[in-house]
Amino acid sequence: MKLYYSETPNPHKPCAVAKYLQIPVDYVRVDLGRGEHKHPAYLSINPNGKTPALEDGDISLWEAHAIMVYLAHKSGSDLWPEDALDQIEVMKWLNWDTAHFSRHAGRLWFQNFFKGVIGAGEPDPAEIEDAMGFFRQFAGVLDDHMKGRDHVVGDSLTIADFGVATFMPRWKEAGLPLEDYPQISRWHDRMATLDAWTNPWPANYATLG
Ligand SMILES: N[C@@H](CCC(=O)N[C@@H](CS)C(=O)NCC(=O)O)C(=O)O
Repeated sequence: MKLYYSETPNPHKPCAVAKYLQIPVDYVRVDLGRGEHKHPAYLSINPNGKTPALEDGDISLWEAHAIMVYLAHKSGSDLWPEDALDQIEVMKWLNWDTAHFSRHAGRLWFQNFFKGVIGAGEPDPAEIEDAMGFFRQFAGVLDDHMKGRDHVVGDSLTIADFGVATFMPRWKEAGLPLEDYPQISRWHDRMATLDAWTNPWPANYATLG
């Protein structure tokens, strides 16, 4: 099984799940800085030209959340719960995350951090103000939900935690006001105790180039 990744937020999720579940994976590093994600060989694996992607025999997958489901399902882990209603709840939070929470956290991370890394100019104050308004709206929803809970869905860790937490390790560089959301902070501190979450990147990998 090959997992194509770059050291960026979306591949963080399946890399952490693969490490957490100790799945024997052949990692392939895609160098975004060198534009390897736009090379024809990689576009034949993920036509979107984005990381992550996964190949397992005849199966070829893209989208970080789908890859997490695949990894957890294939290894029989309850990170992807057995119960259909729990699965629906996991999907609810992962879709919510893509559409709202990590979407606006990611906009802030891009403006406040990543633009500087890739030399894309100064942060745009109007974009930051707009993204911050939405981030606060949806962080409020998550903070309320996490009252009295240790996990996003049910009583144990699921891929919903790995998905919704994507920008939490990056909160300082993204300028996310986590101090205003004590339940999210508590949950994030707990996620940070997982070595697979804090150190998701493989020591051994092949390269595309
Ligand atoms: N919805 C996709 C998003 C993938 C994505 O945006 N990946 C970023 C890295 S975090 C990427 O490859 N960016 C390169 C580009 O867009 O040129 C997923 O969840 O897998």
